[in-house]
Amino acid sequence: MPARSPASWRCAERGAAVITALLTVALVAGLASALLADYGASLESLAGRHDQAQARWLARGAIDWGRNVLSDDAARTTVDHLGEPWAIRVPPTPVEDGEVSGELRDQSGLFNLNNLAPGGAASEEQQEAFVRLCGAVGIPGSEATRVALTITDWIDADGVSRFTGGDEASVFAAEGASQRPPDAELAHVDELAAIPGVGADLIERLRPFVTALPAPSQVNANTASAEVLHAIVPDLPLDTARVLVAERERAWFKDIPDFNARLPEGSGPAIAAHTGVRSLFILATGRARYGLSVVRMEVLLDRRQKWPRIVWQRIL
Ligand SMILES: [Ca+2]
Ligand SMILES: [Ca+2]
Repeated sequence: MPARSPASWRCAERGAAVITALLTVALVAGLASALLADYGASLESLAGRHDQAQARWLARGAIDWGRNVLSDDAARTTVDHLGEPWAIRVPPTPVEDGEVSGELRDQSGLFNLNNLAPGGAASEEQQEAFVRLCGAVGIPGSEATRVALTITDWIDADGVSRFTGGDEASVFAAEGASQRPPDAELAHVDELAAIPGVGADLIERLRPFVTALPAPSQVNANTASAEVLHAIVPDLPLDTARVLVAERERAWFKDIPDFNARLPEGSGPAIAAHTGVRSLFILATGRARYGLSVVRMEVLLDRRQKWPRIVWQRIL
């Protein structure tokens, strides 16, 4: 296949994206009418419960649509970026007596809090990256270091406090913890609220930039914000990271050597173990309304195998 210029590549991607969006509408509508027919024949007697069940099915349909799009993307591409069809939000689409919408949000562009202790063993490189991320959102270095060590103690496999050298559980209990440290990865960013010394204000400041993934993960240089790039790439100033993010709109990073080649002198290189160009974890959101019932469903998808696996799901 002849090499394409980034511009024509992007143009083709946009075309594909529009087609996908159109297909989506057809797919979701088709799925919805099939489901409605099923439920119409059932003995559901309470209208409210019927609506709720229908809305839930529609939301689940949107999630499964997302898994299809991601599976198709993985079969065609080895790089993930925000110009691809999966990154398009499907706007509210009318179906009989309701509407459905959905979106896929990359989690590989975020800082994975569980990387502070990958496989249960603390990582100093990731602690330093976390402190840089905190700096980018206005959290002072001393507080950032304390929080990095606190989260590490909470999730790392051992029971020894990084602050006192004594028993972690006693330290956390003395600070008001209502549970023992799990010594295991966080399942969701919301779990930070259970850790003493990690305040609500800090959580809200970090929330747009962090995630909690079930495995050690690389940050996708094609989808990370400037703040996250600044955090994970050594000596990359925040302003320079912003320029890189603007430039990648014109030409996505093919691989990490390409990314490194476009860093200014004095920055980087990216640490290969922490940085990549793939998005292996995606948060899928399906929203549906049917009658008076509204359902919002969130599902974390793991793309490390061909068909995206559901890590967890929750109804909001
Ligand atoms: Ca891709
Ligand atoms: Ca621990």
